[in-house]
Amino acid sequence: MAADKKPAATKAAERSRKSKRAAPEKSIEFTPEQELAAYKEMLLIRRFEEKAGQMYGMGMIGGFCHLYIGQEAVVIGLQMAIGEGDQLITSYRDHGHMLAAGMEPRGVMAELTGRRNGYSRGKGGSMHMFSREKNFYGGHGIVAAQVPLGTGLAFSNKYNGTDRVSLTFFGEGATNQGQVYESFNIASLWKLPVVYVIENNRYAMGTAVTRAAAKSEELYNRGSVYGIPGEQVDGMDVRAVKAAGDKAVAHCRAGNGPMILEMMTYRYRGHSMSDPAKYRTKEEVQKMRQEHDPIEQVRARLIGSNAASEDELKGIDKDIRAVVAEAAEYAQNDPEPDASELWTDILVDA
Ligand SMILES: Cc1ncc(C[n+]2csc(CCOP(=O)(O)OP(=O)(O)O)c2C)c(N)n1
Repeated sequence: MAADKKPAATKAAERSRKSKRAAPEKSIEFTPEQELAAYKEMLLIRRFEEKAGQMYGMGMIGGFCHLYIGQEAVVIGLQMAIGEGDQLITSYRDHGHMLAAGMEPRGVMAELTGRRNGYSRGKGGSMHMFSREKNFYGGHGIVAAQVPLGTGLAFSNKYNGTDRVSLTFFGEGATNQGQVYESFNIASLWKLPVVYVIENNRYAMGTAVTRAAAKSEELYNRGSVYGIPGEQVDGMDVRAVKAAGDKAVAHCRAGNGPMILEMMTYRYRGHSMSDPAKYRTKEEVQKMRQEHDPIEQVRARLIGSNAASEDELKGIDKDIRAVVAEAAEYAQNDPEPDASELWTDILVDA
């Protein structure tokens, strides 16, 4: 058989070889400044989410609330890889993305508690917040709905001739939705600058990925038939995330079209605030926390290399706790929206 007459299956196998698992070696180093920046940003998310969990328990947050604790390295590593004007869009597990995008903790907390100075004027809640100023496009409650929208952001970047990139985040559960593949097709066909970030935290509500997804061990490969390269990344190591992000963003900016990054991560808390957690053992969670925690990894490196002392890190934690406490205080004192706001912000006047 002539070399250019290979069977389709062979060609597909060759294409899929372009996708790969993360290189096992951890050769990506951060400068002490980068380590410290990553530490602070991840800790802000951790402390914010702990506070949100407490406030939910106190009855101050109504509706749904999905915490990001454990997954902090994904959004922070990628935030370190993007530039001014690049866009973020994600699901309902979104508080970390907002803080990473530079949205104010007090505005996010005020929204969680349904107050008038919240990002959606107290009418969107945990799952529906936006900031065009910070290029954060939500906050979406329908599983995978943000994927075509994030693809649309990439289309607008290309159409308007900017070199901006859309980071479109979704869970591993969402990868089984049809609209993801419609998005993959058009993004590849039109070479749209979108990084599809699969946050694989292993469980979609109470269903393990192995029970729900065919070939679940290689979700990074789900775009291969569309010619989209993909990589699997240690999503608990912020350095590996940043390195993969650098590569994917450069790929998009160079006009090569989309790329998929499958971030292997883990959520410590329940799916949402009510979760019987019968689908995994306490030991499994404990092991992840003890051996792979993204913040502890950075902390150990900072201390181990003498880039920071225990006291300095304690000081940072104290400052971050103060920011979060102030945000909670602000939210509690902010009034609820006026009843007359019930019918506003529903339709945009054209
Ligand atoms: C279209 C749709 N189907 C079902 C749901 C209910 N639901 C909410 S979250 C979720 C699990 C999604 O899991 P995954 O995409 O892995 O994201 P994670 O919650 O782990 O971040 C489901 C089924 C929904 N919101 N939208």
